[in-house]
Amino acid sequence: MRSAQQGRETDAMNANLHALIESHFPSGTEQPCLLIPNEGVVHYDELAQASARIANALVRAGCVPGDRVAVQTDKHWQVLALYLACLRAGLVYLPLNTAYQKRELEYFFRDAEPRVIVCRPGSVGMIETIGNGALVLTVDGRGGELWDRARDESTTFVTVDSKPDDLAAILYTSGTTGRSKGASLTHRNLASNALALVEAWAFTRRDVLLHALPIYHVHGLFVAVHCALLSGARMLWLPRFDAEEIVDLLPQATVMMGVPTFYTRLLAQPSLTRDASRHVRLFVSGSAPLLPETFAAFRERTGHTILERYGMTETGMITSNPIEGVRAPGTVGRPLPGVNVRVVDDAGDECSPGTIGSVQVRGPNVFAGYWRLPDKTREEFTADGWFRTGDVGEWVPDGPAEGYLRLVGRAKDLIISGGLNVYPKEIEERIDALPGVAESAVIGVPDPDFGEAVTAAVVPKPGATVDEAQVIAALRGDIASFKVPKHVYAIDELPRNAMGKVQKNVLRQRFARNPDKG
Ligand code: MCA
Ligand code: AMP
Repeated sequence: MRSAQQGRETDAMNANLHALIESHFPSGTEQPCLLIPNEGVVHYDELAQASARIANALVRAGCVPGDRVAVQTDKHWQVLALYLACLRAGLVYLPLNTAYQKRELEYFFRDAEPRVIVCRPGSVGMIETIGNGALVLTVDGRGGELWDRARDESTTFVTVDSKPDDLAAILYTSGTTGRSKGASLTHRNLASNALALVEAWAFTRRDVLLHALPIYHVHGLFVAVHCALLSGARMLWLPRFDAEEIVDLLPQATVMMGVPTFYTRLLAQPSLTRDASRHVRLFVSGSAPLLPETFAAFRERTGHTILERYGMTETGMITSNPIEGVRAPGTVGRPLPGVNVRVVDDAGDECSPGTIGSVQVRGPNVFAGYWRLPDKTREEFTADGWFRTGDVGEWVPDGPAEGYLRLVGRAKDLIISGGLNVYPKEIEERIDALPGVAESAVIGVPDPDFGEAVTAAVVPKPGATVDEAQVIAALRGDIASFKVPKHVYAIDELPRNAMGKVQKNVLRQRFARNPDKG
């Protein structure tokens, strides 16, 4: 139990995540932080100074704590400095997938009302038309307009005093209704999860993290970056995932994090060997289920046992297989320190091990709610304060993985493609709006590369025909490319049950087994 004195000290501390991060920056700050192939090295002090300059520039531009800064850019190191600048200035960082198209962005900007939007030079014109008067700045390989404003600013900035529940970031996740919701993440959420991961995965300053994930989602931005920054480690900073390049760089790395597609693509490289991965101490997989076949093939080829963990945008990381001890394929391990997980039946009672139920989470990692959607937020929590993940699982009842969580499916209608979530409803609405379409159903079918491939079954209107290429062409430019179906099948009618509900499992079986049978 903490004493009243300790309590006052804790409450008085600055809960800003940046205060925690900077307290872990290596002393004698000329330590390398980012190793960027073909570009050079960014040291910790350089990163800290760049983030101070950007923070000063944002404040000079009129930003005040709580303002949103939306960011849709490529993975330049200055964008990491921008993220840190937002934290330390008390601004709310809002990263956006570079695949999002105008219609999607328009919604995010209307909903979040950012004061500043940082984007790629090529999208300025479009973004200015939908930015609702936000200041639009570019970032490119040399720093862009953002850096032009920041260059001459002071290299010091006093981190804003934040309360634990102040917002640090908003990350949009789509939902079963087809409408995206902004998950509001606080400084407490991000800090608690980061500390739990550094401990769980034994990060130290000696680590070199191979960072090939995008930095607009929780996995690449929070999980990977925070583990490295909170341990003073280095990151091999790659603009994107390229399997051949990764294998070439592996000998320099000690940790790699990726989605399952990374691992299947690495396995397709003959150059992936035990020797190539001899310095790596940890391979982490998450964001989507890692197939036991991939787990086994990777172990066979490299001698490494991938550590699988489970998380969500709304909660950060929830469970993890252990750093020491059994890492069991098909399971996601035990709850992280400080995180509570329960599996419950329809009545809300805890299931005994081996019985499948709904996975719920509680803890300092669980988000503050959906941005400006109090009713939606209430729906996603139980009366006693647990967050409903929408995932279905069980506690492993016995054997070496006893007590580990095993996910068996999802109650939510969700497809995960290459680690990216696609909600069928959103795609169905776009397809149904196309001429000649009566109705549609979108499903995920097993795919060797993406895990699941977005697939559409479309019923044409009487007398109309539906052509796969036309549907795909019509959706491109309208929605992010990873959401566009890889296959479109015309069918006479959608299978429905007695209640009139579309039987997506029937469609999944039909198109997974015999995709040519339209
Ligand atoms: C790209 N394409 C995709 C995907 N990515 N299609 C379906 N699913 C995808 N994930 C399409 C593009 O639209 C394009 O289509 C073609 O593939 C090539 O594009 P390119 O950009 O070259 O793709 P890539 O570089 O091969 O990208 C695949 C990838 C990438 C490396 C797997 O998607 C990726 O980095 N995924 C990681 C996402 C991630 O960070 N998830 C974490 C979310 P066309 O040629 O037809 O135009 S956070 C989360 O889930 C929680 C919190 C958690 O637990 O971590
Ligand atoms: P997101 O909304 O992008 O944060 O995705 C969160 C969802 O990804 C979770 O609710 C799970 O359905 C899924 N997920 C994340 N990690 C894993 C994993 N290791 N195994 C299975 N599903 C996962």
